[in-house]
Amino acid sequence: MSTPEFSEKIHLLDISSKLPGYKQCWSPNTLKTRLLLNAKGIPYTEQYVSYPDIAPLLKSYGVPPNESGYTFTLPAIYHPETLKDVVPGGKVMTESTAIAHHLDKLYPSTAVQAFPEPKDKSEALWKDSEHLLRAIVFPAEQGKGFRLLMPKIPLILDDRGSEYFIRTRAATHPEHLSPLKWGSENPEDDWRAIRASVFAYIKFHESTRSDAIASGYGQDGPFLWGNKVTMGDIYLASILVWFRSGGEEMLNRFLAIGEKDEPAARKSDGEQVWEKSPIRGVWEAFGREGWLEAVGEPREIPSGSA
Ligand SMILES: N[C@@H](CCC(=O)N[C@@H](CS)C(=O)NCC(=O)O)C(=O)O
Repeated sequence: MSTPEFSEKIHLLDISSKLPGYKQCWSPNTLKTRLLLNAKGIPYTEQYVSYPDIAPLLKSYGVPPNESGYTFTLPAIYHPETLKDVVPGGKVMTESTAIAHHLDKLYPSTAVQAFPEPKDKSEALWKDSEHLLRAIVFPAEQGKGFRLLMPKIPLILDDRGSEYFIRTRAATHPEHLSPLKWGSENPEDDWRAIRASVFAYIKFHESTRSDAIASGYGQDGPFLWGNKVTMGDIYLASILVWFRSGGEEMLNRFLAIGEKDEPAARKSDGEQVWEKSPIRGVWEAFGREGWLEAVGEPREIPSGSA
C-alpha cells in the first residue's frame, strides 16, 4: 500500500478532559475523527483544547461559524498543505463527516475507508446508521441516553471546560437546569428508556450486515459491512467510548443490553436475546485492532492571528 507523504502531519484538535492517557478523548464527535485516523493508520499530531478556547482558536484561523448546532465545534484538523484551496481560511477543517471525506480522499488506498465503494451505498448507510445511533443518545432525535451521559461530562472536563459546559448547556435547557441534573431521579428509568432504540440499532446492524455480505460489499465480520469498517461503525465505537468516559460500569452495562447474561431484572418481556450483542462485537474488534488506544504526537499550534 502506498501512502502519500506530507511535509507536515495532519493535526487533530480534540476537546480536553481530565481522563488519563489515551482515555482523555471522550467526545462522540471528536472520536469520529480520531478513530478514523487510527483505523486508517494515518500518522498525526494532536492538541487538546478546553471548551472556552475552541471558538477563539477556530475564528483565528478564519473558520466560519456553523449554520446550525453549536457555533464553533471540534473535531477539527489543521493541515494547510491539503486545505489551502478547500476551506475558508485555507488551514482548518471542521465537521467530522467533511473531515472523513477529506481523509478518504487523501488516503484512498488504506484498508479502512470511511466511505468504501460503492460510495452511494456507503454514504446512504452512514445517514441511516447515524440517525439510529443518534436516536439512542441525542434528544434532537428522541434519544434518551443523554440523561445518563450529560451529567457525567462536567465531572471529567478540565475546570474551565466544566464551567463553560454547565453554563452553556443550562442555557439550552427549558428550565435552565445544570446538565449535572439532567438524569432522572432513578437512573434505572433512563436505562429502561434507551432499550428500544438500542434494540432497533442492533437489528439494523444485523440485517445490514447479512445483506452486505450477500451483496458482496464485505465478507464475514462484525461490522455493518462484515469485515469492512464504515463510518457507522466508527460512530458506534465513538459512542461506546463516550459511555466509557462515564465509567467502565456504564460501558459494560450498555454492551450487555440484549445479551443472554444480562441480569433478568433489566430485561422486558418479549425482547430478543443475543448470545453476544453485535455492538459488543464491534467494540471488541476496535480493541483487537488497537484503534481505541492509538494517539497522535502532542503538538501545539499557535493562534492563527498570532
Ligand atoms: N456535526 C459536528 C458536531 C460537532 C460538535 O457538536 N462538537 C461539540 C463537542 S461534542 C463542540 O465542539 N461544541 C463546542 C461548544 O459547545 O462550544 C461534527 O460531527 O463535527
